[in-house]
Amino acid sequence: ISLEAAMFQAIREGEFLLYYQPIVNARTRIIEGFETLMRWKHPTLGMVPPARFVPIAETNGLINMLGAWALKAACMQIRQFSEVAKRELYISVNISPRQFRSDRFLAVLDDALAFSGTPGRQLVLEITEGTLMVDPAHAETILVKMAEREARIAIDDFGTGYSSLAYLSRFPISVLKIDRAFIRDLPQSEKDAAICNAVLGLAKHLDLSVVAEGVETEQQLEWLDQRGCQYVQGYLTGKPMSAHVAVAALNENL
Ligand code: G
Ligand code: G
Ligand code: MN
Ligand code: NA
Repeated sequence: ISLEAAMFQAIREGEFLLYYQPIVNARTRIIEGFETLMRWKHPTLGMVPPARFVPIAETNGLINMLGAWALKAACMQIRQFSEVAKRELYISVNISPRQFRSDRFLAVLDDALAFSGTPGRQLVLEITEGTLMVDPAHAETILVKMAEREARIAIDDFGTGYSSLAYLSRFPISVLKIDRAFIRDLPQSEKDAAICNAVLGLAKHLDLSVVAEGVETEQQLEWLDQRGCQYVQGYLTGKPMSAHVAVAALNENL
């Protein structure tokens, strides 16, 4: 049985689940939100990472079904997390290129918000530069409609794609996520330090928030905080975890 056939069955069997990685304030380390990361709990293969199955789902179109499920589950989960924290947290959901281009995308988004009762302002959609650049005119239409719903847009893996900086001022974008490749060798790497400083400067002048991804050491966190990076996400402040563990983390984070 191919991985593709197994995925159809897995959707029916409910083998896909979401993990949640904290996004924290770099200064206070208070949890502001979570990124959802999909997992496949296969009965014999164990946990299958998204790097194995997302590209297949993107090719065969199953990503639309999986993505719709993930968006709804994430919007429902953020209510519980916010109740535990006693404040409004946000949920950040990865949207693949094919999902973003789907005719049904806005309907799927509205359904997730309406079904969960979660306001759009608690939702962040992560897209890559590539997703924007395939069809910038279409992208602009979708982004404007998301802004109407107060859902924010984050550019994921920022700095690694092919894109024009012009889209940052033309489109309603709220967040830049610095790819972990630029964080890994901080603070020693002068080149990566220069890139991070440039992104932070750009974000400041364009009034965008920045999340540094892949922060693993205290030195990286301190370096970023001192240069005005407000938010971090990485193994130092929390690995991807089940909803159950995330609730425990929130209880300890108050
Ligand atoms: O958790 P992990 O490091 O294995 O995730 C690897 C990548 O898989 C992420 O960077 C992300 O691009 C992708 N991914 C994880 N969850 C989802 C999801 O729910 N939807 C989409 N489209 N991609 C996801
Ligand atoms: O592509 P995207 O940025 O959406 O996915 C984030 C990926 O980065 C996830 O697969 C997650 O498991 C991984 N990740 C999160 N924090 C760290 C970290 O501190 N170090 C490393 N190496 N990977 C991380
Ligand atoms: Mn992401
Ligand atoms: Na990323």
